[in-house]
This record gives sequence, C-alpha cells and structure tokens, in this order.
Amino acid sequence: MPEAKAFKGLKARELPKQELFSQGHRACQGCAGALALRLILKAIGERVIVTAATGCMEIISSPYPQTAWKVPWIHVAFENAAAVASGIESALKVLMRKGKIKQEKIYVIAIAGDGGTADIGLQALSGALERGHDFVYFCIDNEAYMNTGIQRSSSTPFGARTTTSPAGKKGIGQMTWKKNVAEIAVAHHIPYVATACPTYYQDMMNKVKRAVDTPGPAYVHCLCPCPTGWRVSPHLAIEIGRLAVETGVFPLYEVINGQYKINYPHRRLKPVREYLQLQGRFRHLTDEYIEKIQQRVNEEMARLRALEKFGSFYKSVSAHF
Ligand SMILES: Cc1ncc(C[n+]2csc(CCOP(=O)(O)OP(=O)(O)O)c2C)c(N)n1
Repeated sequence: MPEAKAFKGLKARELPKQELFSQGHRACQGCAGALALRLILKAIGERVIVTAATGCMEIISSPYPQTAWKVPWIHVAFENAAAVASGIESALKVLMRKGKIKQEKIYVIAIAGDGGTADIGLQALSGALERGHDFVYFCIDNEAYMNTGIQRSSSTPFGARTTTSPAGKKGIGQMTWKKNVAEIAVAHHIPYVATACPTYYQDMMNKVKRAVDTPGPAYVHCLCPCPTGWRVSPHLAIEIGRLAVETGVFPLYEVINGQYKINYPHRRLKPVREYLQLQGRFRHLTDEYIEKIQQRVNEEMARLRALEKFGSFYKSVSAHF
C-alpha cells in the first residue's frame, strides 16, 4: 500500500503570489466559504481543474460574463460534481497514457456545498470514492442551503433555526443531528479524509496539499461559518470557526489510511454554550437543549479519541491505489 507522501507542511515562500481565486467576487461580507476557496487554490497552485456544483460558491464566483477563477473551472449540476470530476480525471489519465499531454500531474478537485454533498450529490460522491478516482472532494459546509434562502440540509446542526426548520411553539429548529459526511467518506476506505476550517488556515492548507498529493480519492470536509445564515456579525466569522473547533462541535482531524489523528481541540474543551450563544440561529435554545448538545459533543469527542487511540483496524485500507 503506497503511503501518502512524507509531508512536513507548506512553507509561505512555496505558495503562489498570485490569487487564483480573485477578489471582486460577490460573496457576503465575512463569508468563510470564499476564504476556504482562496486557501484551497493557494495550497494547490494553478495545475488544477475544478468542478463546482451549484451553490453559493458557484453563484458568487461566476456571474456571467465574469469569473473569480483563474484556473480551469466548470459549473455542473447540483448532484454531480464528483461524477464530472471522475470523468475529467479518467480523461486526463487516457490523454497522458497516449502521450497527448505532458506527463505532469494535473490535480482534479470537486467543490460543493453541504446540500450538494450530504444530500443531493451523495450518490455521485460515493460512486467516485468507491471507483477510486484520483481526485479531491471539498465540501464547503455552511450548514444549510444558503444561496436559495437558508433552508435546512442534513448537515444543519441540531437546534439550528432555518427557514424550513423554524423555531417556535412547535419546534426548536432542526430536530436531527448533523449528518457526518467525513465518516461516510471514511467508510469507503479511501486513503485520505480530513476535516478543516479556514480559521485554522495553515492546518487547512496543509491538509489540502496532503489531499491532492495522495494517490486515489481524498475527501476534505470544511466547516465555513456563514454570517448571513448563522445570524452573526460578519467580523465574527473567523472567531465562530475557532469556537466550533475549541468547543469540540467541529473537531479537526485526519484519517490517513484508516488511522485517525485529532489535530484540534487538544484535551480541554470549551463549553458549547460559548459557540452557540454568539449565533442568532441558536438564540432560542433553552438550557435543557444546550445541555443535550453538550452531551452529544462529549460523546462524539470520546468516540473520536477512542478511534485515534486504537489505531487503524484495517491493514487493507486503500489496497487498490
Ligand atoms: C436538482 C436541483 N434541485 C434544486 C436546485 C436548486 N438549488 C440550487 S443551489 C441549492 C442549494 C445549495 O445548497 P448547498 O449545496 O448547501 O450550497 P450553498 O448554497 O449553501 O453554498 C438549491 C436547492 C437545483 N439547482 N437542482
């Protein structure tokens, strides 16, 4: 089984000076998703082809006839970013084999929101991971269908108010726990899975680099605070990301060939209340529900730590790459 290349982290001087995801796009103020795109392209450089599902990140970056993308980019349907990336990766392989293009790696990445990933694009994603295409899938998770007006997705967290999971006499907002797509990716036994947040920009860029340089499929789930949908002031987006991680609501970890490694938070967790109370979408939650969420976070962190401690159960992970 080939190991992911030994990689000690990106150095600032190795990064392209040019912005490959340019300024002047139309994202809301404080959009962490747009920042994530900028970091992803900084870490990869210009030898990349991007497929992008419908969603905020497509809408804000490509109002005809303008584009914020300085690399080859294709907008595809809501459901098939991973399928189109599979096709591109296969075509590149054939062209290289036939000597029609240079034998120099061209990275292929797919980008979709949480609706495009956890709900409607999940089948295409699963197929591409299972077939073993050499590409990286980035979920830009803002925890709802934001560009169409803040509707809930299966990635919306428990208790969050959205326009289709309203809080009131009959409900407390979203009534289900957030779907864990990173774990679904792990279940495909692919060589690299990671969670990331643009607040932790170095961690995120290193993961992006590691993901693209891993032979075979890789999945990176990026939590991207959305001031508009989360009802927070735009200047707090970075801080909200930090609190998501420090409270354990969104732990940062990698799974390399089946082996878990938690990057943040370290041992001591901040109370989830600190994360929830800054956001209008959780403002209606009573102590009872906050405690319920705290309980769940504790359980999830305990589960992750156990996975990290006991190591990889599968020696045959990613056997076919
Ligand atoms: C099959 C299909 N259903 C619905 C839509 C309408 N639609 C376009 S984008 C979108 C929401 C996207 O949500 P998400 O993937 O979470 O991305 P975000 O806008 O939050 O970045 C919806 C419902 C569509 N384009 N195609």
